[in-house]
Amino acid sequence: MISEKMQATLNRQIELEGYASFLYLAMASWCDSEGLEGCAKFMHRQSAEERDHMLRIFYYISEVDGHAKVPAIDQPPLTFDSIQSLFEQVYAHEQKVTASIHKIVDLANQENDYTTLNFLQWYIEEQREEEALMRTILDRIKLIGGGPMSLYYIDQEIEKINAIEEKAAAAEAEA
Ligand code: OFO
Repeated sequence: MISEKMQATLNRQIELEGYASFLYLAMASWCDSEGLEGCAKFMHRQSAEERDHMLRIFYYISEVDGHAKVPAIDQPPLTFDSIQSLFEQVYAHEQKVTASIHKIVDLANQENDYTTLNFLQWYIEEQREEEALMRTILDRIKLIGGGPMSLYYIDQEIEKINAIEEKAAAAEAEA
């Protein structure tokens, strides 16, 4: 059993992960409309992952005899100034999620809630990976620069990342 405060905090995290899922879905749609197929595929996968992050907390709350709440999700932006600005927003959102996870870790420590502490380890690792990935993407976008073919090259770079991620997911499914 978790405390009322922990339950409310985890329910807020459900909302944050749910918003990330919708934000990334909106980004996938914008990328599609701009002809950036690799970026669209990447954002669709990120959106599905965020839904999984949301559900993991949802099931955890139920497992520890709490009440998981389905959140209202704010309308995400539907258009973006550029692909660089889009990925900057993804990175900023991931940093926000990381800070929020760390706050829940603080609360779990204060409450000696070892079960939730253990549950949160997966999220700490996931956030480290996500932030590193977004920094890599932003670095590549900056390296490519703003030449006439830049959007094409950026989309190709994201396709390479898609191929790596798909291969890793297939290997994990086989294991
Ligand atoms: Fe679940 O916030 Fe990103 O990874």
